[in-house]
Amino acid sequence: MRTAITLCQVPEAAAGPFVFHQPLTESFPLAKEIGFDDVELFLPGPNHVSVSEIKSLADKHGLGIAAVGTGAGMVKHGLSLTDPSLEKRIAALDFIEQMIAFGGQLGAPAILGSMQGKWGGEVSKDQALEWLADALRIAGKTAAKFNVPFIYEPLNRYETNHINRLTDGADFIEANSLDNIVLLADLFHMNIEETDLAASLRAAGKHVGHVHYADSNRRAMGLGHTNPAPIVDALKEIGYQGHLSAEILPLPDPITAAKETIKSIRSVW
Ligand code: LER
Ligand code: MN
Repeated sequence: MRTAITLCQVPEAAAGPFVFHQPLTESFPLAKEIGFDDVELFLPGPNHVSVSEIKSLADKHGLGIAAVGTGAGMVKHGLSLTDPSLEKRIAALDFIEQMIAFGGQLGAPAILGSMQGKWGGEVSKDQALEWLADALRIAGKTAAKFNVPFIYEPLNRYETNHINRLTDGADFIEANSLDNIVLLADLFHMNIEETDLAASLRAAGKHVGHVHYADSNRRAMGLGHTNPAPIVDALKEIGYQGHLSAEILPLPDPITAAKETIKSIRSVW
């Protein structure tokens, strides 16, 4: 297991669940100082900052890149893989492929969260899920060229109506024979959708590839009412070796949120 913290450079996501929003030259050293192994990047796109700049920041501060988010494709450009417009779906997949290549060069997988979109209106559920499976098939292949997986994130019902629970994500991967796709277990979304978080992690088992380590209220673990001990036990039992990444609200302030995360992980893992 490795620890990670989210660094956001997207002004449109200023109120989102990301801990540090300052320039990367400031947030990298902060992440290191507080005790994180790695950072998870939420960037406006693949050309905001060069791969070599990120590499030199990572090397300078002794941090790795845990993952890169693609959500800016939605919050900044309004792109979704299940948009009724073919043109927009193509642009969405292109954005994701570029983010896969960006992260891939850093040894980091890309994450599909909000860019999966929603079905409704002129798009049926079956149609949307077919487009989603097609896109994941392509993304998995592209990611494989960089020797990283592609991460698919079930979101809570208020953010998508595709797949809300981890085991439905695992079933979707298996039913569509998707290769090189892993699931993101975001404990905040799971708190809303799952009956028993630990049981769902055990059931999804080998498909779990990344964890957003958040409490019930999306604050740092320890500042809500989730009990992390059985969750960590389940992760250990399934042989989880990925990240516990703090994709959380920077409350009561970013430094406290970051420190509480490290404190929680050290006490339970
Ligand atoms: C992204 O990782 C996520 O969890 C979403 O809630 C962002 O919209
Ligand atoms: Mn998440």
